[in-house]
Amino acid sequence: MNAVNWVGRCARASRGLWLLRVLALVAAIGCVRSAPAQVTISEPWVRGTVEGQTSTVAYMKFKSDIGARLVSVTSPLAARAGVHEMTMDGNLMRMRTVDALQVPAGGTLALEEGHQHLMLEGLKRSLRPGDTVPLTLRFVDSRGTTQTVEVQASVRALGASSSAPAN
Ligand SMILES: [Cu+2]
Repeated sequence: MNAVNWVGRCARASRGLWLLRVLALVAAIGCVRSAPAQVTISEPWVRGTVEGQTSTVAYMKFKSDIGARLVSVTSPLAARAGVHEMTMDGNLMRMRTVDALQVPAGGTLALEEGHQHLMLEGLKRSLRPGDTVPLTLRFVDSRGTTQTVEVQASVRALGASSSAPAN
């Protein structure tokens, strides 16, 4: 009787230990998943160019749980890339360089025509619909952690707009 009880207790204890291990594993996976608060990028696209055109614009949407600043953009297809903002100067629409773009915590920032865009200058070749443009974006999040996000932006026709469906 005593021996049976002991075996029973032992089995219960090891079942408890097993459950603890599973819980620890679930917690560890949860930590790994939530620790790097990645900026996510959606709907990246680049406006196509005509022969001889050396610059174009890129649009996309950014999302960050904790907030982040876009500090640099590079592409192997462009000599230079950066953030531009459209401003009105009298009746003239002008472009101005923005040093760092802020993605709000828990919010979405959409680069849209007439507001902000990524400017790609010194293009190494013309871009046609169906091409993809690799872009590397570096962010510094609100904890001071630097993260790099790579996207493949699809090229849309020269006359495409943000509201039109992707081609
Ligand atoms: Cu521009």
